[in-house]
Amino acid sequence: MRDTAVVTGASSGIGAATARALAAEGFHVVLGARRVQRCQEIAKEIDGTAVALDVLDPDSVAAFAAAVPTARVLVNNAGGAQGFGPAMAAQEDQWRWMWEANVLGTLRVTRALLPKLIDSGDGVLVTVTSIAALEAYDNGSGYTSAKHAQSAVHRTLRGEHLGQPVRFIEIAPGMVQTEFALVRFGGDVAQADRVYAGLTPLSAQDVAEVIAFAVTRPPHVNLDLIVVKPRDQHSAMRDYRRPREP
Ligand code: 8X3
Repeated sequence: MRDTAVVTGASSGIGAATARALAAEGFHVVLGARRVQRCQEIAKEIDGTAVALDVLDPDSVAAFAAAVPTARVLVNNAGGAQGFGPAMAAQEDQWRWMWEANVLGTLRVTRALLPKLIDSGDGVLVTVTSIAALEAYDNGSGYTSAKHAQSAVHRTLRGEHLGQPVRFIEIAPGMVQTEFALVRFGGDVAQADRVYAGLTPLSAQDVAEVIAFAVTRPPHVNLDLIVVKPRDQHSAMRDYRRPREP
């Protein structure tokens, strides 16, 4: 029987690519997201299961967890950014969403599923944070503060479960071409495209391959933190962009 891997935010981007990569490693993947129809299409392709999940809603998380009787792997991938601007101009509704989705969302899903990971005898909890969990950058404080908090929760769990059969892996990607920038900029395609202009960003699959590698190490090997960036990205505020061809 295949072990179960649960992926949140699985309808697109890193989540969808991770669902595919873990299925290729032999897992039965449970895909959770609000856009459950997109999850269903991927589930069909990889012989997985799609279940509706809104990490902002405790009842939805409870119903999701009830639909997952056993699990060995959980990839906390749901989250994202809304808005880009100085802290002094912070929009509280955007901050609230980012803290809810990235921090409380991760906490809720983890609380619901971690006992099942431990019961498997070789659980793996992956949290997809960001380089925003490691750096503070201008105009990003709502997101960087939420990602720092999400990372702190993840690392705390690692300590609190020392000695138990569960690994805690944090994946901190830099620039990855997904819907991330489009969501951050409220659907402004031109602004989102500028984020990736002049360099080759990571693809969702690049990150998914790293996640699949980390998950498939032997039980005694815990890759605590993996930072993955495009070659041309030094840090959140420093990168190298090639001029456009004339
Ligand atoms: C996405 C990477 O640099 O936009 O999490 O924060 S960054």
